[in-house]
Amino acid sequence: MNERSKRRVALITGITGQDGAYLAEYLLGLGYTVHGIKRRSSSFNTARVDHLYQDPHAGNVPFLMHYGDMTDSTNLIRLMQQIRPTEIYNLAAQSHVAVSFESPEYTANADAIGTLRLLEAIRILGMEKETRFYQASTSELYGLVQEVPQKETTPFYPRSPYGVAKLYGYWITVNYREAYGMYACNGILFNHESPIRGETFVTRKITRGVARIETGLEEMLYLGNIEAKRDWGHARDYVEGMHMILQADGPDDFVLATGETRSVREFVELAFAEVGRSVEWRGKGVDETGIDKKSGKIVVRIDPTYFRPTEVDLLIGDPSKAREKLGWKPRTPFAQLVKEMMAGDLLEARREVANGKHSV
Ligand code: NDP
Ligand code: GDR
Repeated sequence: MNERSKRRVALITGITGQDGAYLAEYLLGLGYTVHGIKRRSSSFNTARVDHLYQDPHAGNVPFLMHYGDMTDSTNLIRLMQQIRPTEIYNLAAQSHVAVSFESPEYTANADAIGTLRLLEAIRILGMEKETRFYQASTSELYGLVQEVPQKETTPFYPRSPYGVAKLYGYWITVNYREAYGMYACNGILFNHESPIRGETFVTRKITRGVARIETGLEEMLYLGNIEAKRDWGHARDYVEGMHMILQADGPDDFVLATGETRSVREFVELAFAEVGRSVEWRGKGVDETGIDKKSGKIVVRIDPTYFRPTEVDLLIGDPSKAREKLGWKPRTPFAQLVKEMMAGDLLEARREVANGKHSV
């Protein structure tokens, strides 16, 4: 048994995010010791992983969190030296596409140079042969449509500071693999969602908004470009793919996607259908509104502030390579994803009403 197969120690950057939480739970279930890097925040930011926490005073606990930041190489090197992970999952990022137009320099620092900092830490510590590296690459690399469905060989044309920063992350991962023989891989993941998706991404914004309208907490959902089409899967399925990518015989890059695409508009319709309402669309462009047929009230309006300076119109991925070489396939149908997200947000909204936190 070689050194790698004896120790199963994962380091996850971005542990407090959606994917970090699902991946940590999955790896703990496989018997890994999981270390996560969290940022210092003035308020608690670990809600997604609190259920995994065990008091370290008990000794020998399998899940540990450390303070750190992708913009601080000294911290990353020190943590890597202490932990000596056998697998690194680099999930930390300023991950919001629209925000990257507002904070482009920070996005480049955290998402592009942050990736370089981690790869350099591996090299500085001489861990090239002991540590496998997963980079959270994205379908945003494809950007302006060159080919559909998009696959590993499709040319990249990013359309946001986020996409461009992730392009650097993609290529520096490939370069360190080729230059230093590292086991370094890109998972090119298409959108994946869940009940713990960040509240400002469109799917969660919709399910949360519909639940709040249904429970009387709010009256209106404001959205941007509802014509955009995405290939939406479930985060739970995608973190298994991340792990599979690092268990393959050799390092490589893989698309993880469902192979189906739907518009934001369709997502809205399905979310309202979950609470027994149907939406009728009236008007055009920024004047378009969604009317709840049951109450006759306008429940969706278009707000141009949510439009992006450059948009990615259509994403649909071809996951054949991952299916053939890794045996990965997504398990959650789109309708089930929406159902799960709606159930989570309805529960939350009803709790809020019951606790009387808001007047109805
Ligand atoms: P989230 O936005 O939910 O989580 C991002 C994580 O990164 C959070 O833990 C956040 O911390 C952390 N983070 C942000 N900036 C820094 C920093 N400077 N230093 C340390 N940590 C930082 O993203 P997801 O979980 O959805 O995505 C995970 C990764 O996968 C990201 O890199 C994303 O770009 C990429 N990706 C996501 C896809 C998706 O559809 N979800 C698809 C393709 C790629 P905090 O909680 O404190 O904000
Ligand atoms: P995306 O996800 O940009 O694909 O990036 P997001 O959910 O933010 O947008 C998807 C599409 O919906 C349109 N849209 C809106 N988006 C938001 N956030 N809010 C709105 O009100 C709204 N109205 C319409 C957007 O214009 C867009 O076309 C996500 C992130 O997780 C990235 O980190 C990841 O790399 C990619 O998915 C794959």
